[in-house]
Amino acid sequence: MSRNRITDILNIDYPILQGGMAWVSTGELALAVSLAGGLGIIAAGNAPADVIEEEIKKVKKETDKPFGVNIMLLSPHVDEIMDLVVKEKVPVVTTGAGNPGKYMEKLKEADIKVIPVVPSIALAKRLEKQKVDALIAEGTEAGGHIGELTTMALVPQIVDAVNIPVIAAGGIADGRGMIAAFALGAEGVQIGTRFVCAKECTVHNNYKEAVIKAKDRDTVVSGRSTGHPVRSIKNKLTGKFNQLEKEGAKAEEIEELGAGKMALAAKDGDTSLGSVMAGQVAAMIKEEKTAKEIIDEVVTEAKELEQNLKLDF
Ligand code: TUI
Repeated sequence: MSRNRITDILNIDYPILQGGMAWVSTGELALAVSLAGGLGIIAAGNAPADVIEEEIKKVKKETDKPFGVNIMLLSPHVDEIMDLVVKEKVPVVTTGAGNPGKYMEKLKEADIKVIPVVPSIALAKRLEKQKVDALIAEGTEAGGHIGELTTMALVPQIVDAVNIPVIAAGGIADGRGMIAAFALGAEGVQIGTRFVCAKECTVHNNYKEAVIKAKDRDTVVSGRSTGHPVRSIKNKLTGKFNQLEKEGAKAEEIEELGAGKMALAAKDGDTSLGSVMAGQVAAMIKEEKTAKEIIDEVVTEAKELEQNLKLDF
């Protein structure tokens, strides 16, 4: 039943991964995406292992379908989360915000598929040597912590640099984005922002509303001077970040302003002083839909486009 390398490796129906978004990608969302034939992903973010264990149980209780856990490598709880995914035999681990190299042996020994996010060719090549199963090439259009290169430039360069399959992320919200990613050589896509507005997503309703209201230029990048730039929807908080950076504030001061702000937006619904991380595609998202409706729509649109693409020049 070979369809492509990503559906084969992950044992899923459609090569669509749901982005692991801290405070947003809970067990409920991951379950809905996996049930719809994609790969649902629980985000560990900065949470301790006992919290993530509960999320894993929510998925396992309802399905035997594959799912993943995204491990944010800057988290103070990385080591315990690594132990947890091994203990729970989580089928897939994606990583973000760093190099997962030192955990590879442990994860592979547990037969876990490992798919790191890479923002550069150098890291892609290094991780291929360390036997990761695939890579996520995430462009700067994405929400949250981002790299410098655009998806359009990054994906084909990584595809050319490695032999393992590449999943494109950043700027993809519909079938057009999926086809564009495949044209660049990707064999899968990761969609984050659009799943914020999935009915099953448990994020605060104000967060969903902020994404739905966002227009083309409403996401901004904060914290470039700290070395950890983050894309989010423009609000009072991003104004404060801007101010601090203009004043030449120290990295610690800027990072301190960010502390707890993801939860403030995602759980408490304070979209003015909280961090409303979202990608540039926020403006393309018009309404809440179920995860299944989102996946079916993306797949149908991509297939129609593929049929109709005729380059008559
Ligand atoms: O990780 C993400 N997105 C995130 S993480 C996050 S939590 C956070 N909050 C504030 C500051 C930092 C993190 C919110 N959104 N996406 C995947 C991603 N990974 N984007 C960029 C990278 C990345 C960056 C550097 C991956 C590897 C890397 O390697 C550097 C090295 O060590 O070679």
